[in-house]
Amino acid sequence: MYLMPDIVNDIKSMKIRSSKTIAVSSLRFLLDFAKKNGFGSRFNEKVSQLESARPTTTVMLRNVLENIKKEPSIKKINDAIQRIESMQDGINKNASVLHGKIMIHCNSTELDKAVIANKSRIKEVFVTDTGPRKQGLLSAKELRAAGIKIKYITDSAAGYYMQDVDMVAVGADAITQNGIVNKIGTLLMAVAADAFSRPFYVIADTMKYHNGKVKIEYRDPLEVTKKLPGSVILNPGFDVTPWRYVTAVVTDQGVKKPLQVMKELRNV
Ligand code: RUB
Repeated sequence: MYLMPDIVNDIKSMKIRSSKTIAVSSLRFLLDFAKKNGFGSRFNEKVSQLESARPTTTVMLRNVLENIKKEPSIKKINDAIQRIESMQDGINKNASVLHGKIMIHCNSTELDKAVIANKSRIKEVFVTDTGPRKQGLLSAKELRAAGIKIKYITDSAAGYYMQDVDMVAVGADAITQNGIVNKIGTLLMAVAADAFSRPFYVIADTMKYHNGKVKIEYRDPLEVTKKLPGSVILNPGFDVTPWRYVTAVVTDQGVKKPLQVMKELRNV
């Protein structure tokens, strides 16, 4: 019997995480699955399990699958993987707006790669810890391994250090009419950047456009603390940063101002 790797559980448990990584890993899995089993009802079942594995960070995957689901083929899945992977080159080129001292949040592959590709212009990166799951550590290690000077700070210190940086840059799970959906804490950083007149850049590919509301994922309260049994503990995984705080979105297709993105979203 063909044993499938438990990719759905790996996404749920965040062993596989981040919007682009989930999209690419899921497509690779579906490619392998379809080669072995074809495109019958079991394929459709896997697709819907993957789509619903996490509500917020699977927007990109759902966008890609929308087209594949209409008439699934090996070629379509292969093309989608290639298209996603090739978008990073455009993002890196357009990310030449990044320079000096930057503050980042969470662990976004598109953002980290863009920072590394532009490291000659970047003096230092302030990396937030990103509680409660500390995804910031992953970015800190990756940037440090690429020879970039980093300063690691708690999320609550972002406002305190805002005057020490030239700009803030974050990734995104979805780009919507209401603003940028990204890891919880992004909104507070954007507000702090605005308060100190620092540019706030979002580094994300155009496959993350979503014309509609995105459901915000609530995670296990025990990730926050185990020491308040019986109390209400809220643990949203993401927040929405309104466009008024966003300087521009650095995409594979150019550096886009909020009004331009909002216009493009109407045609998605
Ligand atoms: C990850 C997160 C990332 C985006 C973008 O959240 O918010 O900033 O997914 O990442 P989680 P990428 O850790 O909860 O999955 O650029 O890799 O698509």
